[in-house]
Amino acid sequence: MADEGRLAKLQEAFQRFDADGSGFISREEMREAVIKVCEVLGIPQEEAIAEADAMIEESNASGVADDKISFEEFVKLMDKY
Ligand SMILES: [Ca+2]
Repeated sequence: MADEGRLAKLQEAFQRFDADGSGFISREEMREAVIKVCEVLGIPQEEAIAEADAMIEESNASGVADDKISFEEFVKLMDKY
């Protein structure tokens, strides 16, 4: 279960991913964020895009199928990692 410290960290990460502050992470925002992380790790951009898309598909399947990630869906996703 997520405790308060973990929730605060997830909130911070979520806000960083949500570049336009809309309250949702769009497919484009997720791709850009994952591409940046993968660049640092030396992972090819195609793999980063595939990974970002997989997270969007996962949030579509487990939450609302709106092609974007709410904070609630984000917490659920991160619980798996
Ligand atoms: Ca957004």
